[in-house]
Amino acid sequence: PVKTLFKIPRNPPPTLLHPEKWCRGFNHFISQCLIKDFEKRPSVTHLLEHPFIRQAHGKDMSLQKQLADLIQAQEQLGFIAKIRYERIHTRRPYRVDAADKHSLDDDLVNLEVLDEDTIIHQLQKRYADLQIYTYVGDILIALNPFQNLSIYSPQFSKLYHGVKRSSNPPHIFASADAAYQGMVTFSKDQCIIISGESGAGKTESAHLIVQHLTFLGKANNRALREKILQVNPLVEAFGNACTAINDNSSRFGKYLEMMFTPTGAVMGAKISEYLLEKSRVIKQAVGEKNFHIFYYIYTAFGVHSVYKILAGILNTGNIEFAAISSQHQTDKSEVPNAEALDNAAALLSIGSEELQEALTSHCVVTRGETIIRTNTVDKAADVRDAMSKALYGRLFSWIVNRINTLLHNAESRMNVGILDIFGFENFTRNSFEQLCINIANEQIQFYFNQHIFALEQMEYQNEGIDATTVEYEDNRPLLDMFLQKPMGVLSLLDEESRFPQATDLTLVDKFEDNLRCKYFWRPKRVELCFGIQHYAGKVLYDAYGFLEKNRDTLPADIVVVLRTSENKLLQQLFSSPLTKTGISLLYFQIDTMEMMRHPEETTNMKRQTVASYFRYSLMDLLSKMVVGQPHFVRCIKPNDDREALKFSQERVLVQLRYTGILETVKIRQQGYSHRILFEEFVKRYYYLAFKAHQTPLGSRESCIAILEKSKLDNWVLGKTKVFLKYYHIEQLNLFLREVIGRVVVMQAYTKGWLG
Ligand code: AD9
Ligand code: MG
Repeated sequence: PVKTLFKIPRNPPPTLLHPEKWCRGFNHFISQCLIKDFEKRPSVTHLLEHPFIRQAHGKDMSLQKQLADLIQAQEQLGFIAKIRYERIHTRRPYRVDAADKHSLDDDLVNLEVLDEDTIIHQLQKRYADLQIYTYVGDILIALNPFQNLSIYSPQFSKLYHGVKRSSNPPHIFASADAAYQGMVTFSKDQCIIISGESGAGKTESAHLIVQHLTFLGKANNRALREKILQVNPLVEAFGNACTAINDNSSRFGKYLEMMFTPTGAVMGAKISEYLLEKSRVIKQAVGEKNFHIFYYIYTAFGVHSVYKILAGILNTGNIEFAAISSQHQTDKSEVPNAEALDNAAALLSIGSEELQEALTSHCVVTRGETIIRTNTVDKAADVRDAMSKALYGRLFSWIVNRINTLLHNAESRMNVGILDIFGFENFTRNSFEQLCINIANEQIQFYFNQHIFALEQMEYQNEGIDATTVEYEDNRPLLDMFLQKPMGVLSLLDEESRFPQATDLTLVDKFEDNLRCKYFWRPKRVELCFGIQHYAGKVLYDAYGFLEKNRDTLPADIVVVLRTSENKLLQQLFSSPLTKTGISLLYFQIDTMEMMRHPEETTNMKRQTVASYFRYSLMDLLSKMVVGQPHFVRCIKPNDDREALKFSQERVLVQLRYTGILETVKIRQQGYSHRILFEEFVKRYYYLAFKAHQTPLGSRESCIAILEKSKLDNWVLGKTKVFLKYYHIEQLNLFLREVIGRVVVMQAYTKGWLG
């Protein structure tokens, strides 16, 4: 169709080469050339290589040179960027819904009375009507329905595609759509941050977002689409498990990046995984279960080497140890149940004698001499557990890497990242894993606060804008208490882990001596306990096993045996550089990165702990998140009984309080969520008030011209930036798409180039 649409003028009159005259027809020319294979990056070379230009002008280099100059001029004017809109417009026309289904109840910002009672009642009323989603400006609140709702079919995806938010009731698809539109319109990476406590619905929301993004980014490649949709269930089989709170609880943090072409077609995906709760492999709390995959393999056993490793892990768990007392030695152990040992060894394709040896003894190198020492029963059991954890942890990383190898597309220029981590947890007994999970949640809350409150209010000050200050609960001191060096919780834990004589009790003593702040306390009667006042509530931790879990040592003897495996996959898992931790491949990369930055700081012991790995993981995650434009989804759990239609005011109120929803409503009502530099604003929107060939200055006056022409009110200008409400942006983007669509069609007609 492109060929018949476009007739290239064989001998363009000289005047046409003047940029001003050219711009009308030329835009269309370029866009038509590009439409065919727009997925490639538009560049001058690309255009010159294009068959249309070659066909029309042969090897006339002077003309090609002129074309190149013009294209460059056009590029400078930002035309190439604008063609993107036109392309989007052609592919998926924007529908203006005749009936505006907008209801004032949909957005808490519309409330006239702003207090907790009103908000709770509003949410409760909506929940009773199965309206589980509610907006707070551009932020989405999602109440877990605890039942399947028929609002996620492809028909709904269509309904929420490219329309104004107010055209339909609030929906998770609308948030995904906003991220997608933001990405294609401004060629900027986006990041959807889903938060909420355990069981609130983060993982379900993440699935729905992926579903809608796959719908929006319809690739012709159906297989790719299918693969992307399968990623979550696959990774979750290995990374999720049944806990006391949630039957499908995420036991790892997941950042899924969906990759797109500049026109928004899906190209691939990439997963980053954070801090898998490996200890679950060896032990689960009462009423909890191991990772889902162990239950699946019963039906699938025999199918692959992955299953053999999994079965090997299960059998390793059955190996027991008994003490051998002899005249000279009392600290020797042996395996009384040889069957379990043989099974595990056979499944892992290693020698059972070698395995027994590695479990019950270890080598020590002293002054160049290798001495073999025996392990006590307890020590041998620790080695066995460390081996199971390392096997599972490395297998999980391998699976994620495999997925990434299959789906990663290096050519992708843009992506939408979806963050779904383990939610805040408060069990009857909370251990080291809960501490890490809760610190990660603390960090996400901090990120939210920074974006919604701190940065926004700082900008008002800098730009001389008169706006009411909204008070919010800043969790920065808490985060400092965890992360700061050398006196933060993680640093103290690392320090204590370095002393062989230290115990979990000396660790709690150390915390008590050094963490002198209101967020930490130590209950009088229970020695090994300490309490922390998290942003989301008080949690009592049991420090039993903290040091050992943090050290996470994997003896070299075990690695040596596993490397002899005839199972190629197993060999591969342990062929990376040997560390005592054996945490995850990611660890090495981050560690190397950090070592390069602070070579003097990273001593052996310092980097080989879970706490330091965790700290780097958080850093790595944040560095990914901060490059994108954030979108927030706040999941709320309406009751603890996982019952549909049950709304516990008390439970919801607690969550609204600690997530700062009331304050968020205030700042969204009073504030300006979008702050754009004058220059940037003019560059983006000048089409709305100026002619295509005009080059307005990136000044305050040009901004006013655009805003007035667009008939918007309630905006404010600072010293260097335009301050807009979230709905202004939506409106401006819609205008822009309509105008560009019109202009392109008009240009083509003016020149009679449409056949
Ligand atoms: V955790 O921090 O990983 O322990 P999540 O991820 O917040 O937790 P999850 O998404 O797993 O919670 O949701 C818990 C359960 O709530 C799901 O297994 C579903 O049964 C239920 N749920 C959540 N959201 C929806 C929904 N939109 N529709 C139907 C839902 N059911
Ligand atoms: Mg989850």
